[in-house]
Amino acid sequence: MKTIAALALAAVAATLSAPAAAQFAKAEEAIKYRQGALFVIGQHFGRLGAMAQGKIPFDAKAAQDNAEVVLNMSKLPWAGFGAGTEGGKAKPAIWKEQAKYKEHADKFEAEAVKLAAAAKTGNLDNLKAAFGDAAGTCKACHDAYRNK
Ligand code: ASC
Repeated sequence: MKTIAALALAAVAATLSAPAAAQFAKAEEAIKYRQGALFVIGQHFGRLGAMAQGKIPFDAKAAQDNAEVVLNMSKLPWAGFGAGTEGGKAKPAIWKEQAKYKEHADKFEAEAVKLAAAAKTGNLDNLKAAFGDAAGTCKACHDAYRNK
């Protein structure tokens, strides 16, 4: 009985913590959610960019920490682009070409994995290369789907 209760609790916890299961009462909340998630990603990504571009000194530990945040956050924004949440800066094209949009999101997620791995090496050149690749996926998606 105890085991069943524990399993049931675990199942509920898993459901609640799954990003894809994020529920929004209103479209505005979904928009706020995705903009908030992307803002946090941008802040941490920006710090990596500053290091990659020599604007701030390279700090291997800080780079690793920032890249971990980018990686952990990289899966989150997309749940905020569900059906009926058109608006904000997002172009309607997202909802008209879901497969293409998902490709962009997947590419960024894959680059976030590589970025975190590069940061872990503690080597600035590795970070620069991975940062450039990841930034390319940010830009490609923004060019296609974000209004200026
Ligand atoms: C950032 C940030 C973005 C991307 C993009 C990459 O740091 O906030 O939106 O990089 O500029 O081209």
